[in-house]
Amino acid sequence: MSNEFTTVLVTGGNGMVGSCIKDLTRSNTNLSYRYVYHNGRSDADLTDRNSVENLFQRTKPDQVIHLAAAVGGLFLNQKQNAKMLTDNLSMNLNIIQACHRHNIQRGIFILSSCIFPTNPSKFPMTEDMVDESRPHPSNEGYAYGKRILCSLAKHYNNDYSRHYICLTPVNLYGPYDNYNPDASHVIPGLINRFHTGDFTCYGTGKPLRQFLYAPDFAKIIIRVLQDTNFPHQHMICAAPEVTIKEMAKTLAHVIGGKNGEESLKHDTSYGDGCMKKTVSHQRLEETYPDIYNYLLTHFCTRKIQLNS
Ligand code: GFB
Repeated sequence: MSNEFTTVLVTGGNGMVGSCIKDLTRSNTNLSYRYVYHNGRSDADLTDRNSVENLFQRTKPDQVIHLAAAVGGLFLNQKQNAKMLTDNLSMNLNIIQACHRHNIQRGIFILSSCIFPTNPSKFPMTEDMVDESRPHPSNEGYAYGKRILCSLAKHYNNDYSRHYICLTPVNLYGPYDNYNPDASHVIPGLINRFHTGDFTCYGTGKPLRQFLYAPDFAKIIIRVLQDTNFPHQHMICAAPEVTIKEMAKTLAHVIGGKNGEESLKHDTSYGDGCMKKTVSHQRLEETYPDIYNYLLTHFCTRKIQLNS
């Protein structure tokens, strides 16, 4: 750490959250932080241990925000559980081991609410329930790749007094989202079709989901990174919950007006995936009440903003 600033390596800098962090730190007021970005496989293949070592030697980070992951929506996960498991497992292991090797004391690692149990003992699920029982079979590969990351962070913290913090967002959406229909999540998937006049929502529309705006999540990540009094190893970043049908109706209305909403139909030949994966906002609300109240009050406006 040079005496004037802390160098923060952000992996997955070209992804949705990574791009939001770039926007956020571009007007970076806190000059004691300097952000360097790993922009995808062309920059360094994080599934390869030597490439990760070269990346750390090249960027000489003091702290790390590890965003890079093999991700996708329900239908991609269902087809690629093996790849999701192997890619995420090797990336996460390589990054945590490199952090330790380079004596990185503080880092942020990203999980997802879909890694939590599909039949939990209670809803909403809290941080301690992350590996209470099996995740939903549709994204088991991704889930175990991330659960291992959570466990790695915990044990490096306990064994080596590191401060590797895990943050669990709910379903993310917003600018820089992936609109590829084969890989996308629900919101870009719906927007893509609705703009072509095809107001079809896949599945029954009954599943419940919590949606968090990616720029808001980026703010939480930077806040936690710079908060040296942050007391937790793991915090869920929850947001209000709606049914897929409610989200589809809102988008159909904004894109197609009353006609769009009236033409909305459900194609139940597509699966629903997990019906409910509600996670708790309690720790976020207790730790950062300002952020939680902001998320609450802005939820509705965000939906409209999606299409502006
Ligand atoms: O966003 P999504 O793919 O992720 O699907 P999951 C959410 C729900 O939206 C499912 C329905 O019930 C889908 O049936 N849906 C309706 C659609 N229309 C569409 C569409 O056009 N595209 C998609 N993708 N869904 C993922 C996990 O689960 O959550 C990932 O598989 C990741 O690993 C992500 O964690 C956050 O919420 O079902």
